Amino acid sequence: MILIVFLVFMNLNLLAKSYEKYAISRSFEEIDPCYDSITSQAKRCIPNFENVAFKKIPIVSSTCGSPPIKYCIQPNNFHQKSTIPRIHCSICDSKNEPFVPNAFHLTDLERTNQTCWVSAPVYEPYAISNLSITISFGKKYELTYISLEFCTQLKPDSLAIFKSMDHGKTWIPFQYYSSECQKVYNRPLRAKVTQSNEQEAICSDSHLISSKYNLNRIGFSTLDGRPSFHDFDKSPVLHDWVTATDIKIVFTRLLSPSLNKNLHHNLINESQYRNKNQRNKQSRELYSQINNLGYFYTAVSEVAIGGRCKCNGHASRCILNRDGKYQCDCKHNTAGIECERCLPFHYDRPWARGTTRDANECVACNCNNHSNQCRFNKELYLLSGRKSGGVCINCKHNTAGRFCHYCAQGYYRNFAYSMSDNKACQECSCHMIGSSGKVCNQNTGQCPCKVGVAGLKCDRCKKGFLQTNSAIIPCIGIFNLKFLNHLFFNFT
Ligand SMILES: [Ca+2]
Repeated sequence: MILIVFLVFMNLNLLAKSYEKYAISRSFEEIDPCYDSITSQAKRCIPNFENVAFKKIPIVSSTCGSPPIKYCIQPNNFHQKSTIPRIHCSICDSKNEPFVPNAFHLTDLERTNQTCWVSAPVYEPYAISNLSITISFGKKYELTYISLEFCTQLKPDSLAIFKSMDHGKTWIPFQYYSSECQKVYNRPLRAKVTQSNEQEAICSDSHLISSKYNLNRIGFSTLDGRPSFHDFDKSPVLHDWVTATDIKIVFTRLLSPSLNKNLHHNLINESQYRNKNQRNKQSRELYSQINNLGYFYTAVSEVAIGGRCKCNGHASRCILNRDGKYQCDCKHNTAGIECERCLPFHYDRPWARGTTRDANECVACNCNNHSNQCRFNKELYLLSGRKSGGVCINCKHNTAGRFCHYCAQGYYRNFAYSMSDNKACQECSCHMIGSSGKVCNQNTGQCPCKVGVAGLKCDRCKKGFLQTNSAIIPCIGIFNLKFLNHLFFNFT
């Protein structure tokens, strides 16, 4: 009976302890998803998916209002099936500021009404224009999609999306849309992406094909059609491809010279739309109204950019730093704005992006507490079977070696202390006269003694030897002394 009670008590105790461990792990997990809640092992972590453009302040090439112009928009309310979209016309006047359709409307929160940015008028809509929208994120993000919601069904004929990876210093083409890819952008239409050109922008005319769901929308998926997409974790090329600090959308040409054909193309593709005829009529009416004004413009209600703060798998969130700029809240012993390097002294493994297979945590060098500096050596790392490549620098406390794991010349190992102790290595202190050198055996501390000299430090004469006043022969054998005395006796 007593034994049963004891066993039950022990079990409860173990249960309580394991729960306590679980509770501690649990709270840790809640704070930091970069570590496993049970084992506390590092695991890949990524910030939440978000609309990166949301509430960012876009820079636009122009906004209507000076001089005042009339503009008409045709909201896309396909989700209200019974409602036929109506055309709304207004005056854009910069003097009437609260009602100017400015750039803030590109990234605002639309609750009920669509809010639009309307460009300044373009009097030659068939010519190359410089209308553009630029959105800066302030740091690197990994983007999944970019979508544009227009305020009319007349989407620009040709537009280019560029990305920057260096805060706007240089720009790289991300995607082109045009009814005439070759002519406008010197790119083939819908070129196939292969593994050798995964970082190349392609040109598509898909934006001209309307359907029930994209009447007013253009959507670009950054990884769509890229062959390495299914093994994204292992593709540094695609990691680069989706990375951007800024996005610039250039409306290169508002209308195609063969507009009527395209407009027709737009309309016949709406065949599945219930009120096809009415919608066609609306579109014609809008085109007619815009055309009668004598100028064109582009009107966009939303730029949405889906992506994640780029932290290379080593942070679950981005935070404001002391300079008021966003940076990753780096874990796994990593550092940098994007956790793109290892913390100092954590160079035992090369830095690598955290993946679902391996968190690739940076590991501290092992210097036995004798150094806080080390460097990575690739050859040693490969020789170790990719386990350890750290080499300690500036070993202190009289230690030496790759891991500061043995005693420096002139010092020997004192086994009374562990190797990581400050006193692990003691000075040889070889006797100046008795020893033939200053370097002792690193393990035993035995100094190199001259003939007839003994002791760890070579500080006494061996048995059968007597001390002399000579620095060269500090100890002389008694036999030799008798022999010398004999010689001396015979000659004097
Ligand atoms: Ca808006």
